[in-house]
Amino acid sequence: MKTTTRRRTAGFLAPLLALALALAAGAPAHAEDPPLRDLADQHGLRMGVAVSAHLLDNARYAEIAAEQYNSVTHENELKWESVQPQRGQFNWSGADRLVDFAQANGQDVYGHTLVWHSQLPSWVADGGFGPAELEGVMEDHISTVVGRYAGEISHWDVVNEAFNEDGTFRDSVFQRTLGQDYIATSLEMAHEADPEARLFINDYNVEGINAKSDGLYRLVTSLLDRGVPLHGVGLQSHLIVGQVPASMQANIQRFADLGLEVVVTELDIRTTTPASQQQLQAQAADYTRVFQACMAVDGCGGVTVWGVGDANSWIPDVFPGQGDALPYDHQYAPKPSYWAMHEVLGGDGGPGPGPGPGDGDCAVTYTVSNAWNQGAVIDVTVRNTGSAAVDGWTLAWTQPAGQTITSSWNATVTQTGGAVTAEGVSWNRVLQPGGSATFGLQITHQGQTAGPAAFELNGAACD
Ligand code: 9MR
Repeated sequence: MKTTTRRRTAGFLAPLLALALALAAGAPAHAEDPPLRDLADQHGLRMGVAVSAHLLDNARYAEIAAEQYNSVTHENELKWESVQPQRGQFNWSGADRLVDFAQANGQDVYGHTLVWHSQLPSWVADGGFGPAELEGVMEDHISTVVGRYAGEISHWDVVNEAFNEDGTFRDSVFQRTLGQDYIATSLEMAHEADPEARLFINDYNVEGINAKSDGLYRLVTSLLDRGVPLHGVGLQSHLIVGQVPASMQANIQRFADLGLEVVVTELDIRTTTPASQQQLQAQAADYTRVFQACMAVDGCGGVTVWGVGDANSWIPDVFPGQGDALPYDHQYAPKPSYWAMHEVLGGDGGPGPGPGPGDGDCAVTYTVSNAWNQGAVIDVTVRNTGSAAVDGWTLAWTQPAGQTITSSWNATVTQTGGAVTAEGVSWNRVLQPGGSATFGLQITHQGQTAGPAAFELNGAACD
């Protein structure tokens, strides 16, 4: 076993670092409300978030990660390709950065992941190793990584995504070379490297009772019968709005009944984008369902959400046109799903959305005030034609093909592919009945300056 050491953050420095971070990041987003982590602590629950170490440079991102969550998971920096990209060459920079951040903020670290067919460097996947050499490679990796963070990382997804949808074992270099016993072997290696660490098997589409979770259930039963060191199962929970499995609580219960801890390890609940107000409300109800399923079972250790905000989620890259799956939006403002978690954990559920505008309660003018061969300047006016004030507005539309917004003023504008959102700024965020706000865009185009076909104000269709 290779030993590497880490310089630990001195205990007395941690509160100072946390304070410095909070001061640097500005005032908390909702100082009057207890953050999620305080509410979760009262239940003894993990309230975790997946973090990308390099995004901690964004002060708002770091502020949310530190203030709201009592646990962090590396989104990528602990995976095999990040940690040991070449045989025997270990790279700890990203992984260490997040462990240091967690210690500075009094957070637990959930380790993800050791043995996985994906994000596996080709020197392992295509190394042509025989069984003995592959076991040696695994032993070297697991003992080095787990050993380095012994006492600092409390839980490990030792094996990730070992199953096919029908509950059989997924093909991988590990399965092919060693058979399914690679799973027990990995757990034993991790246990030897850190006997205190809680060791998990993690997978997706195993949230409800189905063929895949049945396969997982059969495996963990046999591992426990054999005395293999296994302490829990991770239900990733990459879900779709409206599709939280009805059997989720029963499924958590059956694993807990084996004496295992169950953790919802990678929660996000995606929808088509941009999400309407109705979809965001339905999503919030789904976040509540997942927490209720966990909180109803004694052995459920808690929930980790898979990312800080919608701007950083993996989903749009893998499922184009879908996303908006996390508790904070593209501008890192808390969404209804944030307040749903807050409420189900015993908080007050926040200010509530209030009655938003209905369809037809808004009118938009889109005027090209100046155009040249490949550019144009546009004035957009959004008018509240309903009878209630709109306190905080987001206008959403699809920019015609070939047009890219290069700058904007008097609104915060975000373009992702064709999807655009414009959010009111401090001085124009309230639209009184009959009132309006005007903001500007500069675009590049390929000869066509025609405007979008339709607009939505806070999810309601405008005239
Ligand atoms: O969120 C991760 C994304 O940044 C990576 O590109 C991707 C590569 O496979 O992995 C994502 O995280 C995955 C996690 O490690 C395992 N379960 C599924 C997650 C989403 O794909």
